[in-house]
Amino acid sequence: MSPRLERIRLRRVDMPLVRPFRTSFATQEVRDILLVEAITSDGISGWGECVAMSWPGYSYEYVDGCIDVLTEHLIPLVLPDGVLDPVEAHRRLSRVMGHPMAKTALETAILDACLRTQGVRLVDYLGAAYPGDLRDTVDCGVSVGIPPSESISELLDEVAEYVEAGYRRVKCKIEPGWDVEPIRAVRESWPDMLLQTDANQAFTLADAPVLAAMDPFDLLLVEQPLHEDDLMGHAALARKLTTPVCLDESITSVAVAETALHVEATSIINIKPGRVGSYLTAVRIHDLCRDRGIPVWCGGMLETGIGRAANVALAALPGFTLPGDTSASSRYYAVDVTPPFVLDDGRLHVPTGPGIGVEPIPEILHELSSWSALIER
Ligand code: OSB
Ligand code: MG
Repeated sequence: MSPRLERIRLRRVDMPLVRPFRTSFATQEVRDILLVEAITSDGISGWGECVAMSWPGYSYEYVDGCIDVLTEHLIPLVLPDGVLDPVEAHRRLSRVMGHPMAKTALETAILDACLRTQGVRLVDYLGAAYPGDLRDTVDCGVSVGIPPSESISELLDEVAEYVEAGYRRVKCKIEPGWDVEPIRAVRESWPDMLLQTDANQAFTLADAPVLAAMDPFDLLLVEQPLHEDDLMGHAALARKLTTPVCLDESITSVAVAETALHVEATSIINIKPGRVGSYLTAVRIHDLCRDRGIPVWCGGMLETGIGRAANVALAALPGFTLPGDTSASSRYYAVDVTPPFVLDDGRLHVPTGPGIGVEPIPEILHELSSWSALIER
């Protein structure tokens, strides 16, 4: 008899960041992360990481809400029937509206358990349409927060650390008042480095002159300058800038990606599986963009090694032509829940084991856990 889904364990872990991460919407010092473990009738565990934060500042999802929707609505759609098939799980989870981060965590845990059962790597499953075109290593960038001191010299020190570590691209967070001068200083210090900015929706169209003042810095892109709903505003802004506009928060589905491309609100897309509700949807957005010659890159949400492993597998697909926010474990955490991902010549290796290819270290997982619940069939 083929194995089925038998139990789900939800586990919350408190992960102290190596340095505070300040964006236009929050300063995070500890990452409060929900992990989903899908356990099969053969005793195999699959893992999924929920990228929601404890507070709804990046999107409306937050960890307490994810635990509620998983427990009350999502898990009951798959666990009673023991669904271990990712496509069937995806179809069932789509009966719930929204909640993409909660859905991705559960679906990925089921997918990982299924692939481990079959001995198939996640990268080979996601990249099945591109055999022979999948990378073994992915180019890594790093996302640099606004220094809490708002000191440009502190920013330069942090960037210098990452440049020395070998990162292939640097992204600096910006917001009104932390924009032209810090970015000018970074560009003057590293004239040839791949450099981009991320505003996390903090500007308005009226700020176009400030954003245009960064055009001479030869940036790869500016990420999500305006509100996530404002596709027409991004299209209008894109016409005023030479720097390409890249959407993050706005891109919540294949349909929105198509609309955003059609109205020219974006010319590059940041793909985050948690934001679009599934690794399967992430692949469809990649395929759409590849067909149209639109570059994509893999975003990050300060993941542990669990989420990072899956992101690195996704970023191995051929349309991911720009370095992603897939940094080494040490950029985020002194102690990761898995063996650490280590930068090798500015790249991370795609895991070679079945499924996501990594597992949490039980002692570390227990030490960092703040809460867990086991849900039986
Ligand atoms: O907008 O890309 C973002 C982290 C949390 C929430 C949103 C974002 C980010 C980052 C960090 O920029 C990317 C990373 O994981 O390194
Ligand atoms: Mg972003």
